[in-house]
Amino acid sequence: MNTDGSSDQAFPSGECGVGYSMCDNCNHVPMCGLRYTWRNDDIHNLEGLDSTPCAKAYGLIQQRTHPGRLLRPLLRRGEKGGQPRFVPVSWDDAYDFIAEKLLSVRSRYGADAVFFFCGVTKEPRPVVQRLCALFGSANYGTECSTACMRAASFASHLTFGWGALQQYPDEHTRLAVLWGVNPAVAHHYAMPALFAARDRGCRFLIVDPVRTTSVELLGGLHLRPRLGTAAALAGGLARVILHEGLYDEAFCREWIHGFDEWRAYVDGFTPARTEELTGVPAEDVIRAGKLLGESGVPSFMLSSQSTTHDRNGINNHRAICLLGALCGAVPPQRPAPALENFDIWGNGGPADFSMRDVLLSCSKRRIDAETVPAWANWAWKVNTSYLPERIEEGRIRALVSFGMNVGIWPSPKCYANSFAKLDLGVAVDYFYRPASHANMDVLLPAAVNFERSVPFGCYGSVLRGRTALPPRGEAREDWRIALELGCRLGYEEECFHGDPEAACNAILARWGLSMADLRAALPSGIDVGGRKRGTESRPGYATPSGKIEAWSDYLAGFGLPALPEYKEPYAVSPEFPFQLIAGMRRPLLTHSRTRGDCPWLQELEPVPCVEIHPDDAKACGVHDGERVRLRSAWGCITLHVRLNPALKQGIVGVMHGWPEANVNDLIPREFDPASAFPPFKEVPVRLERIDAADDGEAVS
Ligand SMILES: Nc1nc2c(c(=O)[nH]1)N[C@H]1C(S)=C(S)[C@@H](COP(=O)(O)OP(=O)(O)OC[C@H]3O[C@@H](n4cnc5c(=O)[nH]c(N)nc54)[C@H](O)[C@@H]3O)O[C@H]1N2
Ligand SMILES: Nc1nc2c(c(=O)[nH]1)N[C@H]1C(S)=C(S)[C@@H](COP(=O)(O)OP(=O)(O)OC[C@H]3O[C@@H](n4cnc5c(=O)[nH]c(N)nc54)[C@H](O)[C@@H]3O)O[C@H]1N2
Ligand SMILES: [Mo]
Repeated sequence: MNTDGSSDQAFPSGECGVGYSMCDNCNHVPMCGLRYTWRNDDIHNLEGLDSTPCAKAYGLIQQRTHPGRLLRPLLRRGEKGGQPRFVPVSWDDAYDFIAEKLLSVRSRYGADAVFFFCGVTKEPRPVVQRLCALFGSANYGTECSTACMRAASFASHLTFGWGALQQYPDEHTRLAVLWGVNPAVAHHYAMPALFAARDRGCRFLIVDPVRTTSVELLGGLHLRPRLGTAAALAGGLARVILHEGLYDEAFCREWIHGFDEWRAYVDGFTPARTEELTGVPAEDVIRAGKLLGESGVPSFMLSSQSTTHDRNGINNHRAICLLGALCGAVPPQRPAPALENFDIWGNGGPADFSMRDVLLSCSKRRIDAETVPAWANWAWKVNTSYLPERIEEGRIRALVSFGMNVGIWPSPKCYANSFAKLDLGVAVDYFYRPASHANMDVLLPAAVNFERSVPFGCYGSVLRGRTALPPRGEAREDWRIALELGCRLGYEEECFHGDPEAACNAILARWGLSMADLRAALPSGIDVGGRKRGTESRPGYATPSGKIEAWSDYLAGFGLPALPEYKEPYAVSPEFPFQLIAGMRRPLLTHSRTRGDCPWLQELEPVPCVEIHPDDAKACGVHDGERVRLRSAWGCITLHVRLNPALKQGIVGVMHGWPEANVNDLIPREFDPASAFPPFKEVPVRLERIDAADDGEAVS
C-alpha cells in the first residue's frame, strides 16, 4: 500500500486466489475465521476455518461491493443543522483538517474536551484507546459501556469481584439455568454444549417471557416473568430455597457479606407476592426454587444485557447473581483469564498497548465521573448516556468516532442533534448514515473486514493471521486511520509511523511472533499457550469485603441501595397496555448492520415488525402484516404486525436497528442510577391502527 492510500496490489484481470479473514457481522467474539476465493476483485466462495459460516458472513460479500459505500474522505461544507453537504477531499487534507481542529480544541479547552468512541467495531479498540491516551483525553467509550455487556459485568463484579456467571453445564451439571438469554438465536456457538448437556439428562430452567427457540430446543421448566422484575423473582426463588433449607448455611455465613440482611429482605417475597409482582404463578416459583435447591450445583448462563436494560438493571442482575451464589454456583476461587491480559476483540486489547493505566489514572476527569460515579470508579470505559448534555454545555467539543450509530441509544435524535454543537465531529464508517452523520464535519471511509490486514484473530490462546484484498476506492483500515491520525498529532514513534503491521508486531513481540509468522502459518493459527481458565485457584473474592457481596458498601457509598432491592418497572396502563422488548434479536439481523448493507439478508427480513401474541393482536383489532403505529409516552414509530404465539400476552417485541423505524425513539433517557444503562426492556406501549385517511401522518 502506498502512503497516499492507493493500492499497488490491484489484481490483474483473470487473476484469482485464496484469502483469509474473519467475519465481523455479529458481535460474537472470537469471530468466525473465513477462507475465501477471489477472482477479479470479487469474492466467490466462503468457507469457515472452524465452522460453517452463517448467512451473515455471506452478507459481507455484498457489503464490500455495495455501491453506497463511502470510498473517499468527505468534508462538510456549510452550516450544521441544515441540509448536509459533503465534498470529497484527499486523505492528507482530511487529516490536516482534523489535526488542526483537535489541537486547537486541546489548547483552548483541554484534551478531555475530545471524546473518542468505538461502536460495534471491536477490532480497532486497542488502537483507538491508545490514540485517546496519547492525546491525553480521559474520555474513551464504546457501545459496551452504554448498552451491552458491561452492566452485567458490573453487577457480577459487585457481587463476586469478577464476571462469573456465564457458565456452561459440564458433565456433573444436573440443572442449567438460562436467565434472559436466548443462545439459539444470539449465541449459536453455545448450543452444542447445551445439546450435549440435554442429551446427558441435564435439566433446564429458562427464565424468559418469550417461549424462545432455546426453550423449544432445550425444554425444561420455563418461567415467564414480566419485564424488569428479576430482583423480585430471584428474591422469591431464594426465599423458597432458604425456607426449605436447601442451601449450605455454613458457606453462606462464611462467604456472603450481608447474608442476614439479604435473607431478611427476600423474606418479603412470598410465592404469592412474587406472583403478584412478576406474573410467574406461585406454584411455579415454588417448583423452580425447589429444583434449584435440589439439583446440586446448577450452572448459570445470564444475559449480557437484557436483564440490565431497565432502570433497576444493576440490582436486578445482582439479585440473579446472588441466587446463583446461594445455589453454590460460584466456587470460592478467582478464575484465571483464558489468555492473560489479552482480549483484543471484546474488551480492548492488551492493557499495555491500549495504555489502560493512563486512562485509569484520569478517571476522575471523565464526563461520567459526576453523573454515574459508581460506574466511573469501576469501569475504564466512559458511559455515554449523558453525552448530549456534556456537548450542549460545551464540555465536550470534539468527537472522534469509529463505527458509531446513535440509533443504539435511547431517544437517539437527542444525541444526533447535539453533534451540531461540536467544533469537530469525525466519523469513520463504511457508509454515510444520515441519522448519525448528518452533523459530522469529516467522514472517513473504513476498509471492510476482507480488506484489513490487521489485527490478527485471537481464539483463546490461538492467534491467527489474515490476508487482505486491496480496499475499494480510497478506504483505509481503521487501525491505519487511528495511527496516521496519531502521527499527525505528533505521536510518530508511539503510532509506529502509521504502520498497522508494525503496531501489531509490537503486540506479538511478547510471544516472539510477528504478523508475517501468523500469515505463514495460515490457515492454521499459532497456539501461544495462555493459561487456561480455572487452573489457578486463589481463595476469596475480589470485592471490597473479600466475600460475595449481598450487601454492597461500595454502592451504599454512592447513596445507592446496598442490597439488590426490587423496584417496579414503568407501570402499564389502559393507555399503554403492553410492555416492550425493544431489541428482540432476530436470527439474521445484527443491530443496524444487516439491512440495506447486505441485500441478500434484507430479502429474508425486509420490513421492521412488531411481534405480538395473536390473542393480543385480536384484542387490538390488528392482523398479521398490517402496518401499525407503536407508541410510547416518548415517541412513535410505524412498522408491520408479525403474529408470534411465542410472545407472552401483554408483551410485544421489536428488533432494534431499523433506520426507518428505530424502536429507540420510544425509549426515554431515564437511566439506572448505578450504571446509567437505559430502559430498553420495560417501556409501556400501545398499538394504533393506521386508517387509510391518516396514513400520511404516520410517524416513522
Ligand atoms: N433498543 C435497544 N437498543 C440496543 C440494544 C437492544 O437490545 N435494544 N442492544 C444494545 C447492544 S447490546 C449493542 S452491542 C448495541 C449495538 O451497537 P453497535 O454494534 O455499535 O451498532 P450498529 O447498529 O451495528 O452500528 C455500527 C456502526 O458501525 C459501522 N461499522 C461496522 N463495522 C465497522 C468497522 O469495522 N469499522 C468502522 N469504522 N465502522 C464499522 C456500521 O456501518 C454502523 O454504522 O446496540 C445497543 N442498543
Ligand atoms: N442474531 C443476533 N444475534 C446477536 C445480536 C444480534 O443483534 N442479532 N447481538 C449480539 C449482542 S451485541 C448481544 S449483547 C447479545 C445479546 O444476547 P442475549 O443476552 O441472549 O440477549 P437477547 O437475545 O436480547 O435477550 C435474551 C432474552 O432475554 C429476554 N428478555 C428480555 N427482557 C427480559 C427480562 O426483563 N427478563 C427476562 N428474564 N428475560 C428478558 C428476551 O425475550 C430474549 O429472549 O446477542 C448477540 N447476538
Ligand atoms: Mo451487545
